[in-house]
Amino acid sequence: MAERSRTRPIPDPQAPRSAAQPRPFEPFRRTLEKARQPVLTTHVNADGDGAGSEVALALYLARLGVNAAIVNPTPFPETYAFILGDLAAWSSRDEEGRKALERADLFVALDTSEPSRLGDVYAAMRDRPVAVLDHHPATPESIGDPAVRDPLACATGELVYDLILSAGERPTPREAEALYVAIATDTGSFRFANTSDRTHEICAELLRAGVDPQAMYRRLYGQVTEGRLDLLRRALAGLEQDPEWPLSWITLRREDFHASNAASADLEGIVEYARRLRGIEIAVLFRELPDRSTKVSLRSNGDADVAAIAREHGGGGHQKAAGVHIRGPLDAASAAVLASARRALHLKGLGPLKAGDLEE
Ligand SMILES: [Mn+2]
Repeated sequence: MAERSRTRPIPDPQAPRSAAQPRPFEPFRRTLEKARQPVLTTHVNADGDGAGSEVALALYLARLGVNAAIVNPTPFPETYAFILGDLAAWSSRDEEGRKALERADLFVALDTSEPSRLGDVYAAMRDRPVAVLDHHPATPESIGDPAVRDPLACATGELVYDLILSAGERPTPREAEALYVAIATDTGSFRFANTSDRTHEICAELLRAGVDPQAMYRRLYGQVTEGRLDLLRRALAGLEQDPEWPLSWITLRREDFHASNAASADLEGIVEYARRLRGIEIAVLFRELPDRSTKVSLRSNGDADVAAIAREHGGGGHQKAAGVHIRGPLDAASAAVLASARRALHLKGLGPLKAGDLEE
C-alpha cells in the first residue's frame, strides 16, 4: 500500500538539503551491528518497496561487515530480480531459506510489521528479536523492537536511505538503484499523494549516485507480458461503475487468471484503471482466489477513508490505499464491501452523484 494523505511542515530554506529527518535510528543501528546472521524480510508478495528496501539494506549491511540473508514468505518478484546482482534471495519454502531462518539471530521486517503479512517467516520469528523499518502506521498487532516507523515517509526505502545518511554515509550505486526501485514504485512513479519535496530530493541524490531513470523505467515498466495485457483486457471488460455513487470496481474471476496465463504480479496497478475514471472517489478491485475466497484492494481519490472500509471486513491499510482478504465467495464479498464503500462515501458527504456531475 503506497498512498496516504500527508501534511509536511514548510521546509526551512536554510536547512541542509536532503538532510536525514530526526528519527530514532540509533537503537535500530546498534541492533543491526550486533547481529551476525540476520534475516531481512518483507510482506507476502513483495512489492518494489519491500524488495528494494531489503536489497539496499543487505548491501549496506555487507559494507558494515554484517552478512544478511534475504528470506521472504513468498518468492522474490521476478520484476525486481535485477537489483539483486550477486545477492541471493530465498523464500521460506526453499531449503536455503529454511536454513537461514533457523540460524537467524535477528529478523528485520521491512515495509510491514503485521504478523498476518509475514506468512511462514512469522512462525520462524518466535522467541527471537525482530527489528522493524516501516512506513505503515502501527496497529495493535504490530511487532518489532526496536522499530522505526514513519507514516510520513513515502516508502520504506526512504527510511533505509535515512539510516545510511544517519551514519554520515552515502548510498553506493547499487544501493541507490535498489532505493530508487523502492521509492519510484511506492510513489507510483512520483504521482501519488505520498510524493513529497523530500522524495524528489532523495531521488536527486540517487541519480547523483548513478541511477539512470530511463534505464530504470525500462526495467520497471517496459517489460509487459502478454499475460499482463490479456489480464488487463479482461479487467477493463469487467470494469463497473455505480449508477449513483462515485464508486467503480473491477472484478477478476479465477477463469480470468487461468485463461490469461497471468501471474499475481500482473495485477499490480490494475485497480488504478478504476480509480482513474472521471468523478470516482473510491475504486475497488475484487479478485477471486483459487480457494474461492476474495482479495479486495481499495483506493480513495480524496477524503473517503478506505482503510476504515477494509477494517470493517478484517483488513487494513492507509486512508487512500487499503486491502482485505475475505473468506467468502466473490459475489457476497463484493456486495458487502460495496455497501461499506457507499456508507463511507455518504459519511464524507460524497455523492450520490447528481445527474450531470460527470458531464462537462
Ligand atoms: Mn511501502
